Amino acid sequence: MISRIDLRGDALPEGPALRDLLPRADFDVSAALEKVRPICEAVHHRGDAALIDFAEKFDGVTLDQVRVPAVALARALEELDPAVRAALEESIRRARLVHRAQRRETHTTQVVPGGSVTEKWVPVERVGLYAPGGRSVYPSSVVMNVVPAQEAGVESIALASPAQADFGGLPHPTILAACALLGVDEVYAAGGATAVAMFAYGTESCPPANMVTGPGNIWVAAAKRYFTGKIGIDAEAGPTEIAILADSTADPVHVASDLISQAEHDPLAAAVLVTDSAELAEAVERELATQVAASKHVDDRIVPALTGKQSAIVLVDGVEKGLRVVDAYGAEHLEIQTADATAVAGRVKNAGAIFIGPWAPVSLGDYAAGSNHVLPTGGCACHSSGLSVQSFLRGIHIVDYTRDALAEVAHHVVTLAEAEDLPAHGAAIKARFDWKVPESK
Ligand code: HSO
Ligand code: ZN
Repeated sequence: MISRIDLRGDALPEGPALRDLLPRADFDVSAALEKVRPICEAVHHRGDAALIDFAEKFDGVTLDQVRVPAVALARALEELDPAVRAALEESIRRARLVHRAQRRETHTTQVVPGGSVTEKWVPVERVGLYAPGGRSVYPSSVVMNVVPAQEAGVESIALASPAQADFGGLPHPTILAACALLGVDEVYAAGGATAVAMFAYGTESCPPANMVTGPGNIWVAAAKRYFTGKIGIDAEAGPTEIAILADSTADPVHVASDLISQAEHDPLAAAVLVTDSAELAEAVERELATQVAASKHVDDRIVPALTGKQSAIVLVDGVEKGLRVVDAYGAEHLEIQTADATAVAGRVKNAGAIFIGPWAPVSLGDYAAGSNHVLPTGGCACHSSGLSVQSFLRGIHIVDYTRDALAEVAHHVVTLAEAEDLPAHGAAIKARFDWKVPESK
């Protein structure tokens, strides 16, 4: 069912040429951009009324108000299955441990006597988080977005999730319960691009946010792109991806189950096995057939994901070449299932998150490793990282120089200003020293 790409024998090409040989889903955000534009404009001009119209049109729900009342949040928490509550609490506890350690201290560098630069880390003031509805109701993603924002010290955190016809026009109850557990009390019933537009522009009931984060479908990604430059975004998340670098020591049962675990998300999800063992490849193919037959979500997600052009088993000559392949691919999630997996993992350059050995499957990271599961997709791991406390912080440089410290460097500033034909820059220095450049020491 899953295709094979055989890169054995010949030398591997370099850089982008190698990347071109590897599978990847089409995720054309620019085409979706034109479709979200009128939605965003409508929310801009008509505010809540547009949100209510779109809930009717896209979610089949007639809303009285977009803000979820406090009683609905409290009720969702009361009615939450105790086992789910305990699991979410543990997930939150572990995520807090890891994200708290990401906090950054204000740091002052004494550049010269009397001249210092302080870098002060300031949280974004207000953040809008998006949690999808429909096929992907993921309270775990609420945890993964809210915890880093809270640990960064973001004061105002709002969350939006689509109105659900089955739940009286409220967002899904487990999303509401997760918000209540995390202490997020500002929640809106708004979905997709409309939710992003609500946060970007603000409406009568929702004040505008400085930043929008959270997973979503192509419409959410397109809306994020539409607002790039106006508000901050985390990333234009695409369909989820798992790559596994494995050798003959890997257990095909684990490899197959991990590939299926991410294929379960979406028909466009990618599952890529990179191996130097033809025996493992065959064993994994057999395992996939057996395990897929026993899975849920088979026809709508798992089979299209595994058989799609974005998924493959890639055969290579040795783990060394395998490392080059996974680096060229830059997976959202990368598992290393080889002999000496820790050493191999230490050499990976491009991945959203790396999972070492047989006891750290991606599912662990999705829910309860403590790591974040909002990670760069589509090869963006080559330049970006997953969601973290840092995503919600701004480092502000505070420059503090005395007269003597400025005098000491004044001639260099004036020289560079002249070199750039910006004499007024130099004049701003000279004005402070009776229009003369102080003598260099
Ligand atoms: N694997 C997804 C996150 C997720 N999995 C949510 C389960 N629920 C993207 O990292
Ligand atoms: Zn997952």
